[in-house]
Amino acid sequence: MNAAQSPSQEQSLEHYWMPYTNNRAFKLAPRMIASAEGMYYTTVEGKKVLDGLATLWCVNAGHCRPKIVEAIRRQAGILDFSSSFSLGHPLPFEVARRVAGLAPEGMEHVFFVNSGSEAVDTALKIALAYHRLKGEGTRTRFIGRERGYHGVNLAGISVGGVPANRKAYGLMIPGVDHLRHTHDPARSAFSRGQPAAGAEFADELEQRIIPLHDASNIAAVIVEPVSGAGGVLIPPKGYLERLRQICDKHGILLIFDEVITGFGRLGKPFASEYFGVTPDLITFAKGITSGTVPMGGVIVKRGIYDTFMQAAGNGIDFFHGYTYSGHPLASAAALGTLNTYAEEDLLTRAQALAAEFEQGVHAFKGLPHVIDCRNLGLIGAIEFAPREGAPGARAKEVFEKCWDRGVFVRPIGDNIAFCPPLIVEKKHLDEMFGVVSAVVRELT
Ligand code: PXG
Repeated sequence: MNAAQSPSQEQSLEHYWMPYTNNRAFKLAPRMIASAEGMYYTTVEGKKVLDGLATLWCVNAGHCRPKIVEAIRRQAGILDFSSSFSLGHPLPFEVARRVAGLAPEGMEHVFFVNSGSEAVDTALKIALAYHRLKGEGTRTRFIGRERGYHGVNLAGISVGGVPANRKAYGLMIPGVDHLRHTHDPARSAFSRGQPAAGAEFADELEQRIIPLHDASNIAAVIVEPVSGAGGVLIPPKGYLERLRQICDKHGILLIFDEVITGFGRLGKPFASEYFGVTPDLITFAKGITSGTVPMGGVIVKRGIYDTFMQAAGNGIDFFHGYTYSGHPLASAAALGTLNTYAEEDLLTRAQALAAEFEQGVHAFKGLPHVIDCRNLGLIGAIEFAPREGAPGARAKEVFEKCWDRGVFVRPIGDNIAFCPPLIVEKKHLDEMFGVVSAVVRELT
C-alpha cells in the first residue's frame, strides 16, 4: 500500500470530488480497492471482494485479463496518441470492423466516443442531422422513457427518466417526452425472464405521444432494451417489437442504448439480436473494453451512414467528434477484449449460465421484505418493500453488509442489482447469492 492509497490519511482524500458518491461518508470510511483479478477485488486492507456487478456493469471479461493488459501495455509504447480528425491509425478501423461484425445485419458503421454518455449524445445528434439531410428538419423531438438511464450529459439526462439525475438541472434540452416505464409488479412480479404482460405499454407511443406531437416532429425514440441503472427492468414479451413497428410506421428512428446490454450480457453480442429487434442506432461503451480504458460508440444502419456521405459533397460529413475518438490505447484495449471474448466464447456464455442465475435470483422469493425478483441472461435484481419513511434503506443496508462480507452488489433505490462478469462460474454465483441471502434474512 502506498501513501496515496492509505485510508488513514484523511487529508489526502479531500481533493478528489468523487462522482455519484456521498463524499463525506466515503471519506470518513473509505472502501478502497488496491487491485483486482478475475472475479475478485482486493481492498487496501487485503480483503477479497467478489465483483457481483462487473464493477459498474462493464468488466465483462473479468479483471486484469492477461491479453487485454498486454494489448494496452504494448500499445502505450508504440503509438500513445494520434487523433482521428482527418488523420488515422489502423486500430480503430479494425475495432469498427469487428464491432460491425457482431452487430445486427445492416448495421455496418461505427462512430467512436469515450463513454456511454457521449455515445448517447452522439446518437441523438446523428438522428437530428439525418432527418435534416433527408429534408425532414422538423423532426427534432426525442422520446425517452421513465426510469431510463442514458448517461449524464444534458441530452442524456433529458431523455433519461431517473428523477434524481434530472431534478437539479431545470430545463435541460427542450422537446423531450417520455414513455411510461414497463415495471408492473401488480401483474408481473417474480417473472422469470421477460414478463408475459405489458407489450401494450408500447402503444402509448402511438396513442398518446404521436398524436400529441405529430410524427413529423419526432426524430427518435431511445430506450435501453433492458434498463439497468433504473433498477433492472426486463422488457415485457412483444414490447420492443411493437416499439419497432410503430417507429417504422411513422418514420421515427429507434435507438437502443446497449451500454449495459452490449457485449454478451444476454448471451448474444447485442440485446438487439437476443430480442430479434434491429434498431436504427445502437449506443455502446463499457463492455467494448471490459472497462479497462474509456471507450464508447454508436453503430448506425447503412442507410443512415450513406445519407451523410451522399449529402456531404466534398466537405466534412458530420461536424462532431471528440479529441479522443478512436484513441489508440482504447482501441488496443478493445481488440484485446474482443479477442478474449472470442477465445473464451464469453459473448454467448450467459446463455449457458442463465438458468443457474435465474434459480439464484428467484431463490430470494419468500425472504423478508422481498417483493420482486427479475432476471434475463446474466442481469437481475431483487426488490424490497421500502422501509417506512426510509425508501432505499433496505438495499443500502444489504449493499453495506455484503461488502463487509466480501461481496459487491449494487443498491438502486429499493433494489439490489446483480450483473457479474461473464467469466462467472457456478461457485461464484453460489458465493454471491449465498452472502446476499444471508444478509437479506437478517433484514428488518
Ligand atoms: N447508457 C446506459 C444504458 C448506461 O447504463 C450510460 C449510458 C452512460 O455511460 P457513461 O460511460 O457515460 O457512464 C450508462 C452508464 C448505476 C450506474 O447507477 C450506471 C451507469 C453509470 C454509472 C452508474 O448503476 N451506466
